[in-house]
Amino acid sequence: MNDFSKKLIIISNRLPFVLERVENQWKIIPGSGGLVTALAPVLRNRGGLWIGWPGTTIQSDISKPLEAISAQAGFSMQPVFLNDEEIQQYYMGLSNEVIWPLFHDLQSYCNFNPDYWEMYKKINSRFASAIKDKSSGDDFIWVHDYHLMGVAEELRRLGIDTKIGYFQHIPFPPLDIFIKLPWRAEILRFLLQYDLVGFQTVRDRRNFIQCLKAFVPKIAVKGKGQVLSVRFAERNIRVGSFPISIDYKEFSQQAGSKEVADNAWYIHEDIPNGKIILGIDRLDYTKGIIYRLRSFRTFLERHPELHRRVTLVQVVVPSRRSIPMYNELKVEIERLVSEINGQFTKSGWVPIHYIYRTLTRVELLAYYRTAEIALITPLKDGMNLVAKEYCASNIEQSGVLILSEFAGAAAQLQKGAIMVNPYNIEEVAEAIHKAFHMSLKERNQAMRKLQQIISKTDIYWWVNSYLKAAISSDLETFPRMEEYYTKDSLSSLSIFP
Ligand code: GDG
Repeated sequence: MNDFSKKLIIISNRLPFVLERVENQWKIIPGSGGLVTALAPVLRNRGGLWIGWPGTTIQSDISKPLEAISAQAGFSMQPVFLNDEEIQQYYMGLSNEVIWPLFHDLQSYCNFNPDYWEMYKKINSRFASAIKDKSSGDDFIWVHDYHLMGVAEELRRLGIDTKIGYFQHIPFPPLDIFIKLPWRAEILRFLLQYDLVGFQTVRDRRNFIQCLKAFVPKIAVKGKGQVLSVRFAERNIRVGSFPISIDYKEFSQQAGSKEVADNAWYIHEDIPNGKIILGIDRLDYTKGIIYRLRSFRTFLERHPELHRRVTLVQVVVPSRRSIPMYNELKVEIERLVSEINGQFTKSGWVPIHYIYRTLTRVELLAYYRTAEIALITPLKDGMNLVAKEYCASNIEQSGVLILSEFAGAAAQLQKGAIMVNPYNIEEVAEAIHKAFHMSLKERNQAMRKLQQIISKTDIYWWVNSYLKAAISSDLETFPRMEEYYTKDSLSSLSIFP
């Protein structure tokens, strides 16, 4: 018999949507980050609960819009409210001006403001209280990402001794970089209060273990393989690597739909000159957009014979605009795009098509399906789901993936992708040239390999391997509630616009 009393509780900084107050009405904007893409299909229709900030600092009754979103998404949602100052210091500050740059090896971008740290701890306690109120002993509490590293310690203080898992979506830095963090010992102590600490790659896990050995006295690490065991202060903590993924089937099926095919056809009709190279990123300095544009310029300088035969479509999705550095990045991207277009445009051909907005799901899939080359060159990335989504949606199996060595996805996809160092402008320019000239047979072979790897290790594989390591059980422990699983709700389940 199904046990519906057991819940999977996901906790992340944000709920999988943003609420905005427009003319006295709540406007619901679906979330579009990697975490949402990965977790929404897993939680759906299992009686699960997602706890997070609803994206608004207006604190009023939002139960009506929440009910509507929950019914559509197939899981319940519990808001944790934050005011402007809290968002400024905990989210923009400690999370995104300290941990985010430092953990992506960009220490010179950090602002180590002590007020941020105090606010971070305060908000982590608030999340812990919300979890305590909503959970029972049988639930599995699964905390996501660097905004909430301190939640387990607070839960332990509140007397919760059930299993608590943590998964870090961003990289964990090497010791030489982590050591700069003023609150390094506290962060390690926080993470040791979880029962399972998951990272994207073996490299991240190795970095974490190295930091533990350097800062935590009397720590013992045992084991081999995907999950290691750490003994500390009478507790056993498991530490593993779990490369996150996507709902492969859903992407490939939707990419094969008529709506997407029609959209893809229009994209190519509008860009008739040869091959499309695609870049899709949130506005972020870690995604390597500036280096990518410079590489494309070098490619155009070196290969005038390919002018008019390639077009770069660069989509930048607005993100974290209230942090000044992000705004400066946008200005720099736009300056460089217009400089390159100014230099190379010829009648009937503009080398870079620049899009600054969130694409609809259909548009996104149409670009994935139709682009001959995906140029994914982050300077550092936890995983990079765009790389996996591109391959899953490439149903003609003729696309080429150019991928940064520093994306977490590189560990799994290096055999089928053209690998590049994103800082090496000449190497990336030559990779574009190579991708352009690959034969159909070579492209088919490489793409098939990539698709095999991604479909085998899809999002369900990921969640099951995490849950097995955390609670010796899998997603079936939280069975689907078929009564809610109607055809109508299925067709409207997409949480994307
Ligand atoms: C963090 C880590 C890790 C993008 N543009 C549009 C859109 N997207 C969706 C993509 C994809 C997601 O956003 C981006 O995921 P990434 O993995 O590339 O990057 P982050 O947001 O930085 O995610 C990352 C991830 O967490 C998961 O662990 O891989 O390393 O940084 O799913 O499809 N979706 C729509 N329109 C867009 O224009 N609808």
